[in-house]
Amino acid sequence: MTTRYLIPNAYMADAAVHEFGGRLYIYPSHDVESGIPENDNGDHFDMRDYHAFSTDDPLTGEVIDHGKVLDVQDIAWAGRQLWDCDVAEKDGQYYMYFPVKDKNDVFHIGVAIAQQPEGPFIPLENHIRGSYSIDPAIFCENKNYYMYFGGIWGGQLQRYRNNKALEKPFLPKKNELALCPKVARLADNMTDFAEEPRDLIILDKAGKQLTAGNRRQRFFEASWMHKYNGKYYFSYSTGDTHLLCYAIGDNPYGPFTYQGVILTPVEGWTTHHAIVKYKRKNYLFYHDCVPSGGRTWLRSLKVTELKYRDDDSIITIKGKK
Ligand code: FUB
Repeated sequence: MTTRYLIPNAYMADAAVHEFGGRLYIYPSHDVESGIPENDNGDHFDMRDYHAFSTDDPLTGEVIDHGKVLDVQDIAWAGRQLWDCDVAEKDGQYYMYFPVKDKNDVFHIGVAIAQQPEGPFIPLENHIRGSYSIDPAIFCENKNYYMYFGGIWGGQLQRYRNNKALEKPFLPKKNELALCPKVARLADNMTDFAEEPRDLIILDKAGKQLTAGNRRQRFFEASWMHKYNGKYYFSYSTGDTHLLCYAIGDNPYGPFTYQGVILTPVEGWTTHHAIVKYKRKNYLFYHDCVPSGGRTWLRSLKVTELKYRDDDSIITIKGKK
């Protein structure tokens, strides 16, 4: 199957991809050589800006770099680490949702607005009220916009319970329920939550909620939502077991039932993706660290075709040759 490195001359990761006006727009994290030693907190991912890219054929077409669309220095409330973002369109305006640590080193999710998909995106003065953790992904249906988010370890999800900050972070033990990703509908203004974020429940095939010890299936980070044949596919990374998996539900809030692996481990610690249908084909955008010689903080964006079986299950893709 054809696989392509989309942006061979720069380190880009965590693709968010959408079709706007007939073109595919790609909004990745922009990896840099930070010089910060690798640790479980992800301090080595010290990204400072985003670029936007577009193409009319992800496997063979020209990929245009529209240049820098947002810089951490222009975000009034930001401290460091611009991680995985996403972009949504509403009424001709484009809203970028980005996680960045504030000046106290706490992740929140901010919004920046543009008049066209290629930016530039102008950040709002403050982050979304009540937002926390990382990896926002937006799914739109019937004019409702849902944000999926969260990430454990360096993504700080374990610092919250019922949307309130805990005094001490809490990572469940092996036999306790795994931490859940979050979902919240956005308000009409696109810059607030319309509701308190809810837990997105993932069940195993026996109908039991996943436990923290089930490290090959439980959620870690990198939420994405897409629809196929009327079903809702929530996909995510299992982090320290390095798998991209998916779970299926019958509405945007779930519950979702775990189905299987989309992508086996790639070269590099993180795995992260976007799934998009474009011109009648389905694509998986992801990243690996082959071009940087395995330096896990310098990732390169890839794309390949994603295929389904007749029963709507996803055919697993190999992350390494
Ligand atoms: O790029 C920084 C972080 O690494 C992302 O937010 C995670 O999903 C992982 O890919």
